[in-house]
Amino acid sequence: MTNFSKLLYGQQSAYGTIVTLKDPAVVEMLGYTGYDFAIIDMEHTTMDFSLVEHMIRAAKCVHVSSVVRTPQNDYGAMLRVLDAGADAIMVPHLTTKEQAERTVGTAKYRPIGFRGLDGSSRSAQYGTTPFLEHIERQNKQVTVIGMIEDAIAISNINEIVRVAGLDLLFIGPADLASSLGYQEQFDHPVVMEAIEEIIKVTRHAGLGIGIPAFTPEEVDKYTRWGANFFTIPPIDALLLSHVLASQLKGVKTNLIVDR
Ligand code: 3PY
Ligand code: MG
Repeated sequence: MTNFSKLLYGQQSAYGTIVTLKDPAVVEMLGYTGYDFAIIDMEHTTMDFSLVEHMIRAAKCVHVSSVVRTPQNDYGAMLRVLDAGADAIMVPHLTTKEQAERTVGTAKYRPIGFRGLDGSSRSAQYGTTPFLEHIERQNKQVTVIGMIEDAIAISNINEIVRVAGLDLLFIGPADLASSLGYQEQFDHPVVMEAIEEIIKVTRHAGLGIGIPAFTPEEVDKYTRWGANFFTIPPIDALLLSHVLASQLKGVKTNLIVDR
């Protein structure tokens, strides 16, 4: 389970993956294999809210932190996943300080923000937690994550990292490379330089900073730059597709050899 407060002070790194396969069993597997968090992805999947609630429930069962990536910076979506009990919300394509402020405001109850109140939600243990205790606990515990994946966000990064209540930034290398004009060239020096800059500025501001990684060597490199929150493999479906392809290739090669 991710201890986000420790993470923010740089005492540990956390590992998870982006879950796109629409089955709570994937989240359970992450827990049983020792992962810290699951990013339940509503941005690029057709997952609906009731499935997301079951994914969050599965995460709780195996002591994995549930991070829900919402389709966009949308008040209604964020409120519903937080009321369903998500530990963290992750907003894609965060580009300005105003958007960051709105995200924090949505995630926190007054006086910090303007999250709508409901004492009977799953996050309030269906009303069994006293209302005020629920409010205080959520304001303390809910983690707010913004994704940095647009060239314009790099220009605004110094303002974004100063928004109170923003806990962690997560880099989207695919969109970032594309937006910088280097589609699919994740290793291009311009893209790498941008990633290093984002990591350093964010870390210097005292926020957690995450990025997808394909290999342990990438984790090492990003750790040296200051990152502390990794999806490895980046996405569950990618891993499954690669393993399927390589298993089939192995069998077909063997069949040819046997003949
Ligand atoms: C990106 O690389 O753009 C992402 O959103 C990673 O999930
Ligand atoms: Mg993206």
